[in-house]
Amino acid sequence: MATAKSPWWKSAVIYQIYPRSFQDSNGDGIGDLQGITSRLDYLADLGIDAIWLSPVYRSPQDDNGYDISDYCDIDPMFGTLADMDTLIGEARKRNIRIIMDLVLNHSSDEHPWFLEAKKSRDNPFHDYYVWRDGNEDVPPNDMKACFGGSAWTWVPDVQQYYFHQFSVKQPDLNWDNPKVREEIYKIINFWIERGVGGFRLDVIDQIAKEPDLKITNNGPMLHAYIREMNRHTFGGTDLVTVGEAWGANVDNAKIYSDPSGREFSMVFQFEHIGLDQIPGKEKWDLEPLDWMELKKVLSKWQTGLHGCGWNSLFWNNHDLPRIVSRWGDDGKYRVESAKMFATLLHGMQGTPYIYQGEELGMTNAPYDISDYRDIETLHIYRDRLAEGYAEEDVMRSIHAKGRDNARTPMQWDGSKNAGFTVGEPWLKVNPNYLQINAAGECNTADSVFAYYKALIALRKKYPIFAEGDYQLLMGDDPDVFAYKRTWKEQTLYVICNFHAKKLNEVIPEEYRKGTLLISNYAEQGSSLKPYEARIYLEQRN
Ligand code: TEU
Ligand code: CA
Repeated sequence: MATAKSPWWKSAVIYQIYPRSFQDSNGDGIGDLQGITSRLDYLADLGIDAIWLSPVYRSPQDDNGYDISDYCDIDPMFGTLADMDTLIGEARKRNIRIIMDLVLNHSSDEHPWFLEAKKSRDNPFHDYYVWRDGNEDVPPNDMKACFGGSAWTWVPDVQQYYFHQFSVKQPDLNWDNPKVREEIYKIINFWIERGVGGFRLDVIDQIAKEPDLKITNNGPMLHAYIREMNRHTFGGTDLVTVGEAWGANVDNAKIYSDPSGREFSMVFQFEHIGLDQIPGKEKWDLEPLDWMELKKVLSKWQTGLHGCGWNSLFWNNHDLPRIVSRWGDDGKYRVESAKMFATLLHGMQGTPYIYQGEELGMTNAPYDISDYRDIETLHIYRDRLAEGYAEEDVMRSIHAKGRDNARTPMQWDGSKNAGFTVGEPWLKVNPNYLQINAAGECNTADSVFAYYKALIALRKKYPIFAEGDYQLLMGDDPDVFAYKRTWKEQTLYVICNFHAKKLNEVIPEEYRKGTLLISNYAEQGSSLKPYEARIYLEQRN
């Protein structure tokens, strides 16, 4: 419910589209803007308020568009600026806003700025990037790039290294240069004028890096730069802004998402996402999820930001494996577990994000190494084999965590290539599309899709979902994740069994005396069936 005090995005649900995998319109096997426009009715039916569009700017596609060579144009692979205007306009007709994904920490090495910058040290664009002296054999330090190798790459023409936190084709921009910041503000204002509804800011906590001190995220100038950007661009508008921050904690998230509006609407942080890896190691170093930790971490963020910040709620995005495969059951209890995770998340305070296909209960991809396309996966495969890891261990990690799990084409129907393309898809369609697809789910009352639609409708109907406070219930119970939300004369009880076993313990009657708003089972007993989830609303007086 949008009031002066409560901006629209506090009761909104945001749907993320990974454009190359959503809908192809011209048979080249790659999703595009016209494809997205053709599917807007599906999204309107689901009931979402905004689309976060992963990057569609001009790009050599080294990292699927997270390497931008022109921030103010659309890559021909996705369409044209006119197609973008059409998408924005058609979405607006359905009350859907378009959120652009801004990748401002780095550009492509094929961006004209970098092409100039690497020509000579006195080129006016040289200082747009981060350079250090050294000699060809000895990089300035031992920092590593996210997608393999050193974070420093030597350029003979200038006899210097440039810094890149991601791939060698993603040189870091130098935010300490005021001209760079000015250029960035122009880009943001260009998109604001085109009518977008907001921005997702890629790895925003890494812009103020200090490579000499080996600082990547949370650099000393970070919040000063964000505030300056805010003042010169979206500050004071009703745009939604979400900063991606792997280095966020509750304390700095309060700064990012302070209701005064000096920085962002909310922060997208990953503390819960890291709970199934060996602490201090990489995501590939697998460890079973500790459910008690998950309860603790999610609860800490719920209470930590209540009234003084705002949470993004998500299980999935284009970098993460599918939640049903990851922590649920993508076999026998696929539908039940998909709905349970949805309930757990959509009952919380914050803005829920749905990643394309999540609303269908799409699963991880059963691929061979030759099927993968993601730069990160290809690097880790090569690097770990070189380091002596066993191939089957590396493949186990890739199956569990590889980013292409989330990037397989959207499963629209049971026709060839799941209705995604009439051509050859850029990434193989998951063979389970005959069982899992939108056409099969849209008109089926007990589908995962219908369930997501119902959850979204509940958030619209009852302000308590956006406004209520949070209290963990049954905190010591190893199987049940239950919490209550309180607002005015109402209390919501959200009760979930996150395991495949039927539970014996009785759920206190007090929690289930209200009206049942939603459940993934037709009948409710005094205990919980496998992956059972329920939400009750109690109305006092
Ligand atoms: O992701 C940031 C990021 O740190 C991830 O690459 C993460 O490290 C990885 O997926 C998990 O191991 C953002 C984008 O979401 C991602 O797609 C880009 O590749 C990355 O930035 C660089 O722009
Ligand atoms: Ca296409």
